[in-house]
Amino acid sequence: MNKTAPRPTRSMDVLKVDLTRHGFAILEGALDPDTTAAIRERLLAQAAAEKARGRAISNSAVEPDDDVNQWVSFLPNKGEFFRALMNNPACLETVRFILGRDAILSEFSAHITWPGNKEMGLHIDQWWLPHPAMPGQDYARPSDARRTKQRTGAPVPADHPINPPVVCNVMWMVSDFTIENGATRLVPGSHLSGLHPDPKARYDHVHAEGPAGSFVVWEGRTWHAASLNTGNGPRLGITTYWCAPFCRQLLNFTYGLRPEVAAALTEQERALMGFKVWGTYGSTGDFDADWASPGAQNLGELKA
Ligand SMILES: O=C(O)CCC(=O)C(=O)O
Repeated sequence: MNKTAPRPTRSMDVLKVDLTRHGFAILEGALDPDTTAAIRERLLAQAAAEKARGRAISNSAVEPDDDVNQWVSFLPNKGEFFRALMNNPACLETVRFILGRDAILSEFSAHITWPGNKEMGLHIDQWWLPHPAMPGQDYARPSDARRTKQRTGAPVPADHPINPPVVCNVMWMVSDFTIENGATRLVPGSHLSGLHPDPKARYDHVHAEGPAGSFVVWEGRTWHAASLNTGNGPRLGITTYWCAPFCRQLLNFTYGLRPEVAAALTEQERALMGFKVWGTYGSTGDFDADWASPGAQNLGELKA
């Protein structure tokens, strides 16, 4: 047991210190019990319905061979209760502390670890970001990045410049997170190594244990993974995963939102989902416009 590793806190100041020092932190009581219960009920109903229709999905990129765990993806399409999570003030303050004011939502999905699952390997989330290189040194071609074949080593602070975090993950505990049910495991301090974990090695890790209604947040460089569920009930986690506005989002919200959901979004939600132009990026043709506009509203071929 790592005695200095973050414990659940209700203080945003402690949360920020934990994040800076360890690369992750746990905020207790981020959601009130009624909202947590409503989200849990909706999530379990959706998960059961997706299973019943043969539409349950797993994620073989992070959990090869595991067809026990279930991902309920693209949650904004699956119930309005979920949107409370992306608007949560403590979540937004935390995300902006890590990534700055204009961070956007990258993914919004649930990861249900069911009893009898397989172990997810430790990884970092910004695996596609090339390592810094000295002037004149050859550099990794960014679009050739793959999850495997990464530079590995010990989770200790580097003695050379490393990348900053450009993503972070706020995972909501919709059920209690316990060691038995597969609470996320994390390697404290690994965010400062500039390296990836070796899939064949074992590292000292801690489990993000906390009561339902908490969130665990880790930044893009922190080694982490879901764990074995050796209990007899599901662990319900919802990931609101965020990125700098120059990154490609994991979920394509601007294209994939159901029309009735997109029409009901608030201005804040539209901005967080990437409908807002950032330094001309994400524009739909008018470089001075603040917002992207759908195809039907954009200029087409004009006759003279
Ligand atoms: O479900 C978890 O505890 C972790 C999920 C994870 O590692 C990921 O989505 O990258």
